[in-house]
Amino acid sequence: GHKSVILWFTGLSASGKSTLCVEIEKRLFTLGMSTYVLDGDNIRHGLNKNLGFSPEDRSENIRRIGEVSKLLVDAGVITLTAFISPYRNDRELIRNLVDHHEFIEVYVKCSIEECERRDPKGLYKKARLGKIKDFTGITAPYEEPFNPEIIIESDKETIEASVEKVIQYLKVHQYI
Ligand code: GGZ
Repeated sequence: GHKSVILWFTGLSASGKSTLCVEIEKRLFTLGMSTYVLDGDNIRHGLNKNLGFSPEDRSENIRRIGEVSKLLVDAGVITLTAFISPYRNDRELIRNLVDHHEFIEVYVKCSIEECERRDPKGLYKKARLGKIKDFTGITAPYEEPFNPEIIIESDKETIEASVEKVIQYLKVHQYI
């Protein structure tokens, strides 16, 4: 058996949150765990398709994702969320929504220079050209976590090493 928990990934666009969540989910699946990944594809295109990127909409986006994550944790699922979640206060609200051992904040730390170099969807380029307003890291803020349970330096370590770091954390703290 395992303890259900929210693995809350936070970091800039193109820092590697979704990739990491999917790879960690694969590992947990091979260990027989019940898991689910929440990301832009299944949330911003569905439940939250009425929300944009103003500060108010981002906070509401994160609030709803927190509530959905809480339901999944109650259903016994290891829940991985991949959202920028730029505001410290919004993340702390989720932390306080569940039991203290049910929230693990994973900071996917990556320099803005590296994110902009990767630019897989060309969004940084558009933001620099003024075609996207309020773009995180360029014209909108990102508030780093003060005390995340796990820090992944995605511009310094391999994906395999990052996956291992999270799996080890879950084992050491007896989630799995
Ligand atoms: C940041 C934006 C924006 C703006 C569209 N700012 O790399 P992506 O494309 O796939 O991930 C980004 C995603 C961010 O959505 P989140 O729900 O994670 O954001 S938040 O937690 O702040 O609510 C990016 C794309 O949407 N995107 N416009 N202005 N990212």
